[in-house]
Amino acid sequence: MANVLVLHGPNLNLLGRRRPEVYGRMTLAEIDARLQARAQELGMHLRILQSNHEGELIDALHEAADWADAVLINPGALTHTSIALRDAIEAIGRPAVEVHLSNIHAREPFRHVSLLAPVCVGQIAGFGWRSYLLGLEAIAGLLGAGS
Ligand code: CA2
Repeated sequence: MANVLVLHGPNLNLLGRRRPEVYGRMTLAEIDARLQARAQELGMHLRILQSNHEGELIDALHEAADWADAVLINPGALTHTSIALRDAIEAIGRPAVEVHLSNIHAREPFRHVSLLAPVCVGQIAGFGWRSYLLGLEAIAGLLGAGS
């Protein structure tokens, strides 16, 4: 069975309660439930963590080197600022897929750059909560799960 670490970065715990016009109305718990349901269909095992702390996300990535086959990550605003998160993804040597609810390329210029994208297999942005499911499908394809 494929093991996948799902990471949600800062402020994503606020989903569904603030800025629904940008991020949608679904809560993070609802997104996680959809991910778990799809993972079960694909025969994948997910461990999911949301943190507002960069170091906690980095620790989770380091630990994932011991058990995870791939990483699905929405780094939140750390996308645009965190060389440390980028280095951690690169260091663990596991395929990572970056996802965003909003289309970061159609927003403010400071959101157009992802420091993580160069160390990820690919990026999915702009499909709301479905970006996560598309990201999971991409990982299933990479790992040959569910086929
Ligand atoms: O579109 C995405 O998924 C983002 O990763 C979301 C981040 C943002 O900083 C990135 O540029 C794009 C923000 C996380 C959620 O922040 C909220 C802020 C207010 C209300 C609800 C969520």
